[in-house]
Amino acid sequence: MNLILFCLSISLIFPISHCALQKPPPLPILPIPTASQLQWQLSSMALFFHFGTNTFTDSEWGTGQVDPSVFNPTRLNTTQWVQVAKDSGFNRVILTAKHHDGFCLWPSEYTDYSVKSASWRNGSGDVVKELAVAAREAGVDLGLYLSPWDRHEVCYGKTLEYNELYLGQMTELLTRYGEIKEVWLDGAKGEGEKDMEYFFDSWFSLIHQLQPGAIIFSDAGPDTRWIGDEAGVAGSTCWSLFNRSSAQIGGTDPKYSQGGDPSGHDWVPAECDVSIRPGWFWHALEAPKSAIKLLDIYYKSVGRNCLLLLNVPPNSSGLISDEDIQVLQEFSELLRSIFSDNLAGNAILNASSTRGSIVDSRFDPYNIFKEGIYTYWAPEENLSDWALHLNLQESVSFNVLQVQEPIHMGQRVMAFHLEILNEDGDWRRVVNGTTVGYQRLLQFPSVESQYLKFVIDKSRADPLISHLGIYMDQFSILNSAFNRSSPTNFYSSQVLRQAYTQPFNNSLYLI
Ligand code: FUL
Repeated sequence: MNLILFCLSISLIFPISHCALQKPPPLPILPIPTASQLQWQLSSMALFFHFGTNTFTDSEWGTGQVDPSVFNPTRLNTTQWVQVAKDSGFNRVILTAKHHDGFCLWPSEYTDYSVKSASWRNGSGDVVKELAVAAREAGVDLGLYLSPWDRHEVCYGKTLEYNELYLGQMTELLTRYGEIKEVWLDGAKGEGEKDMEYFFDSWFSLIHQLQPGAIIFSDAGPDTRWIGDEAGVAGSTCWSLFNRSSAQIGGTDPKYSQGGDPSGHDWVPAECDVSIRPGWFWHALEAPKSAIKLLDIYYKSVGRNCLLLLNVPPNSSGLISDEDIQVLQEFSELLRSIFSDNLAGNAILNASSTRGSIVDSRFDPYNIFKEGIYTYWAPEENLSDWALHLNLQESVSFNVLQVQEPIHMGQRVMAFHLEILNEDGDWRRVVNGTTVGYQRLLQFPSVESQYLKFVIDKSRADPLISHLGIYMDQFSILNSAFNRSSPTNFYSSQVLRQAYTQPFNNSLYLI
């Protein structure tokens, strides 16, 4: 059939469609992320390395007066740190180049308190350089933490002098070590410490000038914001929208940070920092959290539209400890076994409407099964009923829902729910959610059905969905069953061994 005949026949069937002309994508809804923010968000998880004199003195907030010769990691191996990150699914690492005690892990020209004065390698070592080289070789992104609060420098408190010193150190870090993908500005400061003003606008401008691809973290952005707690937990409603003018570094309302702001004018997604151990620095007597606990944190951070920044502190020999590595391996195995198989992957889909026409597959509902956020289902414009019907082709049990929005088009969904068709032929609501953003994960007691209905109840603009998945997580359920029956804290390895050796029994582990 020639093109004219084809167009004619199609236009008889679908009189409103314009054959040769494609419907363009919908307009993005502002604010939207920058290219660097998008890249940052897509990485989902980063490892944090707290390392310095505190590692050797069993302390968290060093006084800044400790003899720098205590810093002596005799087996330092940053390649091991990076390998541990990569093997456990983390493609980004962030190092405390300077913590509050002021000790610099690189040979700064502006202080006497650095690796230059340490006994380690007779003062000729440079931890930042070693990590930068290891990260580059492994293809892992590097970020650096440069604490504004400095308990060593006597000029701390003298506004001009300290801002100059701080920017001098920042310039060293951002010009000597290749590409830096994130700069972490901690807002902490002890009570009663010297008062001083930080020249944030100059800092932000210089960082972006020296490293245009870097994301700047602080309580108030500009590129990513602190989530407002150190437990790695985001609000169950979590917007990447935010008003930077409503937040203050060192004095932001945690509730505002946890939820973001649906009427915010700035795109400032949140980062959830938490340590695998009770402290941020390594302490001989502390043990890591279990893999199941990390999984719970994952649901509450990555599963709530945030990036998870998990601190795994290198020990005093300069290595990541074996027990931490074991937990990380178990954690990545949990993620792999839960999320590698989308149980809705073979579903027959029907959308309430599709943008453009039936012959235009660019906004087709089946896009929700394609890789990445850039392909998505878009409904017809200006409607208010938005639903995806899924026929799974067989009855399936599941207890996790995953939803993603194409965030390069803005964050839109304000409320959604999932229904299943039960044996009596009635639709039953399984779970309600509010925001989605880059990724939303929702857990609920196991349900079984062949037919699902994903409904968007409220949206800032026509909703767009880039991914929908359902999964069976037998591990979280298993853990809660154990926790109910025994006050003992199971180490994750024990729980995992049980899970691998026992066939899953629905009735036993139902919440
Ligand atoms: C806090 C600091 O005071 C802690 O020592 C740690 O670095 C944590 C990530 O941020 O504000």
